[in-house]
Amino acid sequence: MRTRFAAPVVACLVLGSGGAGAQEVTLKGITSFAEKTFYSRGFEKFIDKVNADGKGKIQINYIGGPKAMPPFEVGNALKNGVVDISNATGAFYTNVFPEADAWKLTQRPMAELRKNGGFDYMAKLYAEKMNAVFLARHIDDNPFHLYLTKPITKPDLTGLKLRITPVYREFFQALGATVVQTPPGEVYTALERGVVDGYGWPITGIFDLGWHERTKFRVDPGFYSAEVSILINKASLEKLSPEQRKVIMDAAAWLEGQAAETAKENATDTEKQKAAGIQVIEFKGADGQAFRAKAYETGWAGIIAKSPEHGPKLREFFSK
Ligand code: 173
Repeated sequence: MRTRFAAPVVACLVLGSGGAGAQEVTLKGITSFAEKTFYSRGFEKFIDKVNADGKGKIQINYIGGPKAMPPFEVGNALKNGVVDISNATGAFYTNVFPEADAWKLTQRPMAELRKNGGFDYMAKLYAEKMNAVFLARHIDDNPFHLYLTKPITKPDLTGLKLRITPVYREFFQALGATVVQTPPGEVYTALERGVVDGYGWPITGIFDLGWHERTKFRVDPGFYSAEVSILINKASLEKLSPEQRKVIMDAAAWLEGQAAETAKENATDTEKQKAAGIQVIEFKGADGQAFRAKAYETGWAGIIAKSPEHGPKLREFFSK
């Protein structure tokens, strides 16, 4: 092989692949949630760690959040190498990888999915469909809820217009709602103008963008498990030297190891919502169970409809 390249080309390739003279590499990082808000914080911790551990070897240039790039375009930008590292949830990039939204349906922790084949199955799809490597899920055990500006008395959303992402679409529609998809940055205005009567969002983070001011009710129980994860473009990762790659992989493992701790924030935000006067509409007992069962049934039906090939297999790996 070597003889096919002129000497300067070989020198370049050696440097580029991180030989002895490797330069510090800077990767471009972007988040699909507003900077410094709950779902960006794990990513920001990861960047701080990489930039500290990677001094002289590898750095991440944090480009920022939705002000720099619309959240639903982040997946495509990562796939095409416009950015190297992203923080996003699967629902935000179903345009490039429909099955990614299935993460919300996991009923097993990531440590288990990394052993039972579920993670490997997804990793293969990330490589094929998105030129991506999944580094770390930093949010787990974090249920979604329906938040409303008007009360309901039973699990029937007929007549309500709700803000959604792909996470909630099938479930809320099955309960009779009309839905409108928006990125998080448009929720406040939609509530303020009365364009929607409520929205789907996890238990944490509604204070970050001021939505508590416009929210009167939270519906319990919660459903699913919010997923927010860091991905890296496959070519960007492959270009790194083993040493540079180790900085990234170690920071990723460190971050994912703390995912369960985010659950502590569930209790904090639940209390904060109460203090803010948000009333809980709770479906108790069999009603609550039926509400949650409907969420999973419609959620999986949605994934399987979009991916008859992979949906049923993911259901086996992810469900309990
Ligand atoms: O509601 C949303 O924007 C959404 O889909 C989501 C997913 C994970 C965490 C936070 C929000």
